[in-house]
Amino acid sequence: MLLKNKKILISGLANKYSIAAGIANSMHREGAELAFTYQNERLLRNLKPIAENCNSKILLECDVSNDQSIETAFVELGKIWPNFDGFVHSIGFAPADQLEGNFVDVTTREGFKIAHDISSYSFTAMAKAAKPMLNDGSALLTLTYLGSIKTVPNYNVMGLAKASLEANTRFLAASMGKDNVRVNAISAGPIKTLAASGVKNFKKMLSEHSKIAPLGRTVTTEEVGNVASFLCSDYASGITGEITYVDAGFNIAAMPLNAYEE
Ligand code: 0WD
Repeated sequence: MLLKNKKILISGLANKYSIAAGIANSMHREGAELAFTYQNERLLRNLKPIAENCNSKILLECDVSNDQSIETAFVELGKIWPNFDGFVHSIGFAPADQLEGNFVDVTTREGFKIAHDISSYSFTAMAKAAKPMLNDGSALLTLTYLGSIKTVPNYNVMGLAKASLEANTRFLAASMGKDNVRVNAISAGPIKTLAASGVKNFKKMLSEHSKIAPLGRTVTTEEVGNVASFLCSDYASGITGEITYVDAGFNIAAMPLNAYEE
């Protein structure tokens, strides 16, 4: 059991298809004690049965666009867990009109601000709030996407926000290393979730991915979850500030293996 005696907080579980659900299932199986945050009441209904399956009774409201909400969530967590071993940040958002159309035409100041605030700054904000409560050897983890370093149609301003999130991962790793807190990111391949369906023509992205990825397929939330468990475990004690790709190899391929076949 990779995560025996570890207490880990998971954010961003919107429903059973969420990447955070795959992470929760893997971490529970690996022996972690889990707590969850949810954005608002509406999402609590979906979270409850999954948390129950993971033997977790710690469900805290936390809207990361609001400093007060973050503070309250961590104060409440501290009453149950005075110390814990890390958290998973599985949160991303940009207004729908930003994720459709030609980047230069559709991107607005407001859309840019919201995407960066919710998808990148919130990781720093959660790290700040968690810091006094983190045990020696803790691990923080976030979820990113290839759009941070390569262009992808319609991903638009989210690509910029993910670039920021990846730099955020490195700066947090440098800043928290002296407390023996590790900070990493998983760059996941496309998976059909609620957030992903906000990207126009997402289905096409899935089929293009399978044509190019060396493994010839997409990845599952379980596969992402297992890497998350590893990165938050003591087996990864020498890894920090890294972006680990869980994408069936898509990012290493410049063209499909059958590109020269008639
Ligand atoms: O293909 C994909 N699905 C990939 C997702 C590929 C690579 C990376 N990712 C990333 C996403 O960008 C995100 O950072 O993984 C993370 C998790 O996304 P998901 O599992 O794909 O999507 P979803 O199940 O929708 O969970 C994201 C959740 C939100 O759901 P909705 O769809 O209702 O916005 O992020 C949460 C919310 O629960 N969230 C917030 N939580 C607290 N405060 C906030 C907020 N202000 N905004 C969104």
